[in-house]
Amino acid sequence: MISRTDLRGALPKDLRDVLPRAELDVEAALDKVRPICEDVRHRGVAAVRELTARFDGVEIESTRVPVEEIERALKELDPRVRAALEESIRRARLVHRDQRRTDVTTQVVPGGTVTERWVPVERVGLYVPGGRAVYPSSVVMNVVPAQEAGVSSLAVTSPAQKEFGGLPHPTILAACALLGVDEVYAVGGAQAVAMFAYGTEECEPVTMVTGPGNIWVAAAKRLLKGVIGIDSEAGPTEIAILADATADPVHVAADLISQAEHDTIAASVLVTDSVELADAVERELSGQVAATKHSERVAEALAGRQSGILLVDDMEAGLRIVDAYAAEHLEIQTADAAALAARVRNAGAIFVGSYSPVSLGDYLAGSNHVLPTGGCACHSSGLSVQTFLRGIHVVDYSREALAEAAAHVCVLADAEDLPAHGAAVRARFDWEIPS
Ligand code: HSO
Ligand code: ZN
Repeated sequence: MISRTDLRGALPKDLRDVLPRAELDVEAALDKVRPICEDVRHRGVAAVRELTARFDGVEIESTRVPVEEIERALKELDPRVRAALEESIRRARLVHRDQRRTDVTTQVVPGGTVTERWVPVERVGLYVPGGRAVYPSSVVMNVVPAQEAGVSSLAVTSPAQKEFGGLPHPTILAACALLGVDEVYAVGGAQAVAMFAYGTEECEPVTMVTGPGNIWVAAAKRLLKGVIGIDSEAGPTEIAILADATADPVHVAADLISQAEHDTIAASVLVTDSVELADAVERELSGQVAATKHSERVAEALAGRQSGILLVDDMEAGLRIVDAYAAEHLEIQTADAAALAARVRNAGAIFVGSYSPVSLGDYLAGSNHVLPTGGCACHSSGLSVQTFLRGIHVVDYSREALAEAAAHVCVLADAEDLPAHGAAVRARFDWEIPS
């Protein structure tokens, strides 16, 4: 079911050639999404309602979810789910609160300072998928960092569901209630991103849209980037496990399956130097896949060309592979896992040792589960407090400090043939500074 690639011996020069990875063609969706966004821009809420009827098969009267419905969803929430979500929120707050930036002032010269001041984005719209993927945990992972960053205005949108009378899924609404979010819209797809970007009669425009979504949502975010800020594009979920002979094949197989459960195009990759472990994991997979609830989906994901077992000579080669792959989630299940983990350069999040499975990070570790996919971990980070902050440089120089810098400014301005730049400084000193 899962493919095996033997990379023992010399590794190829360009490791990307041997890494399993599928392409998600967001570009192709752009043309379909463009007229939808234009429609919402020009006709506002009427367009949003019509598009919801067309794509979600639901007639909604108002796009805004009444606050009583949000409160009701919380009252009707299973108390066990409520307790788990509350603990998830508590831990996420602990971690994200600690990661808030402090303003830094540098005394560059006497009388001359530059301060980096961190200012939250003013208004954020969070997209929460509906349909098969109802993830209240993702509401937590988006809302908590925004709130801890100090974002004062937060709106959530999630597709209208026919079976819930045109409201978003009740667990999503309940999660919003637990987080203190009372501005919620029953809108999904590209039209939701356009609603946030341009605003409608019922929804004030936002400055930034975050949250995962299907290909239409991703395309709309790509299209409207610039009008709004966006987080990184979320592709299908990925787990890579770097494991040696000390790893427990039962754990490894269970973790590979856990992320394959998300999607038939989810990626599960095992990198190991142990043929015995690879064999044992394959045996475990056949047993565990047959027994898991979403067996068919998991089997398809594991058999896909984005998944596989890669055999390497040793952990050094393994490290090179996982660095080149830049997994959304990377587990290290080896002897001395912490030391190996410290050497990893590219990953969305790293899970160290036998007792830090990705599922823990998905719900309760306190870390964020919105992470870069598709190799974007080479250049991007997951969602964090930082996502919702802007660092503004505040420059404050005295007359004396400017005087001291003036000649250099004038020389550089002349060197770039921008003499008016130099003149702006010289004007303050009766044009005394020679150019
Ligand atoms: N593993 C997913 C997040 C998630 N898992 C939500 C369960 N619910 C992407 O990091
Ligand atoms: Zn997950």
